[in-house]
Amino acid sequence: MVDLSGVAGTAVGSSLRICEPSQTPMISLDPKLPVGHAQPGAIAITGATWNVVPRLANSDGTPPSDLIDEAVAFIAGRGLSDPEPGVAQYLTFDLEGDGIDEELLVVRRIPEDLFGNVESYSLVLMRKMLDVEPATLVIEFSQGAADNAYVVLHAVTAIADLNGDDKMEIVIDGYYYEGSGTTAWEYIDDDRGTVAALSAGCGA
Ligand SMILES: [Ca+2]
Ligand SMILES: [Ca+2]
Repeated sequence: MVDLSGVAGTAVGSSLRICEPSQTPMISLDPKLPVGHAQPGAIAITGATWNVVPRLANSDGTPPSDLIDEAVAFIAGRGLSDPEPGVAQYLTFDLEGDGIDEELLVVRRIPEDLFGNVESYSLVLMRKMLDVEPATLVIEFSQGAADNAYVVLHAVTAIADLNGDDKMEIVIDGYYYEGSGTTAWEYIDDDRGTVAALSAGCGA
């Protein structure tokens, strides 16, 4: 099991079962995997023969104001005003081991009861140095709507090398009132940015 602190222990998997009604095949783990809802959870990796956490992420820092400004500008572009957004997570980590840290920022305004409203949103940004200029990528964004209960809230659960190429993938849990899922985002290159390499979940 891997979480933001690195390798966090081992678990044993059960035989396969089917999650209704989506027919998603699932196993359960013993001990149970902490699921990322309000807090980051953990992921399970099997069969890895390489170091899955070659570089640890740091979650002790304070997000710089210019990165917050970028988040505020992005959500303003979606019709939301939140000049002092709630910071759920700010992480620094060296994605590819070039000695220059990347940054991840999760900001959100969550509704009281997980049912979205027009004021609720969740945003995950990554800032990365490209040559000499930093670039900021929107990795996840969800926004509530007046007549739609769904707003997906996000938590970065692990930053780990899931495929053995020494480049870290970013694992983000998403959850809403009646379901949750996890997506591993892989940074391909400076032209293509991040792609969803693997995604799984269950819900109504
Ligand atoms: Ca780097
Ligand atoms: Ca990798």
